[in-house]
Amino acid sequence: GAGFSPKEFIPTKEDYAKIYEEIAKRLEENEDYDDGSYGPVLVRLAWHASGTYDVETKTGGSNGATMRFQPESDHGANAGLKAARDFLEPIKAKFPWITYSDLWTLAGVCAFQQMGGPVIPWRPGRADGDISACTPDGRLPDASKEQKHLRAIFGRMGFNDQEIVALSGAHALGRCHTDRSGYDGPWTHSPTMVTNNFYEILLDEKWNWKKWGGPAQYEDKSKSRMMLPTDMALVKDREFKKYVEKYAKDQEAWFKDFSDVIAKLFELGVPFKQEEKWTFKVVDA
Ligand code: DDH
Repeated sequence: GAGFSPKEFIPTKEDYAKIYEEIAKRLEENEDYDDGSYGPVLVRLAWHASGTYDVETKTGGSNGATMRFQPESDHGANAGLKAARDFLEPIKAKFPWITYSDLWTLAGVCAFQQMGGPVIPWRPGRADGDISACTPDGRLPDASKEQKHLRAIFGRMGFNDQEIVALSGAHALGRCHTDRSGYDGPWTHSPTMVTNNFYEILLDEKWNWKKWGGPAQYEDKSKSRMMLPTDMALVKDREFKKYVEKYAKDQEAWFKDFSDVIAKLFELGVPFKQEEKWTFKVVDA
């Protein structure tokens, strides 16, 4: 009769904490992937889901998780991210009430924290969209370009110079794969640990063009680390370089700024009902 409806399940912070813990556990159980962790590719999934945002049209962003669909899953920039989406399927199956949009960003937060990064505030509220909300190709950065392109792409999301440099330090993590982006190699010698080493080596190492048949990229003297043209733009540009110097000297300053800017990235365009942001505890190995 009137006023009678089945009770809706309203998840609490504790319910989301259980998902965080489950992702952390799954990360530990799958240390045979790549350099020893799915962490970097999970961070990249959350970033590419969010980085399609356009402030003017208010389209794109993490709300919607439209990378589940073609054509967005087939955009060149998203090559290889199926590994991250598939990694999260058993979690989605176990907790079907969480949206993909919330799950992907929460997984980015979890992966980053579990790899030694700063705590990142997060809140739920994203709804999954349908195929019609897929964003056009070309919204994510093109690694072959330089500072003008970086300011255009990240400006479209609403980020300034300092925020661009702070976000770019995520390249302390992970690597390039020839069968995904065409580029090759890791940026740092500790690709599964969050450190400010990306900024340190960008300034301190000598970077030369790699001589090979692949896309133009830089390598260090030992040929064990790489930089993309867009990474190198951060020290070629005087305004960007100020912040590279700051973060190279002061890991804590970068941790603080990164936490702020990645939280902002993951929330672009999301119509939250909940004001409060939550933080989740790192799960010890
Ligand atoms: Fe990135 N990134 N990224 N990136 N990124 C790649 C890998 C990873 C660019 C290009 C590439 C950010 C910014 C930029 C991560 C996080 C973030 C690869 C290699 C390319 C190419 C992909 C592959 O072959 O598998 C460019 C260009 C930019 C830019 O112009 C600024 C940002 C802002 C983030 C972030 O997380 C905030 C991570 C993590 C990886 C490693 C993935 C992996 O599988 O390992």
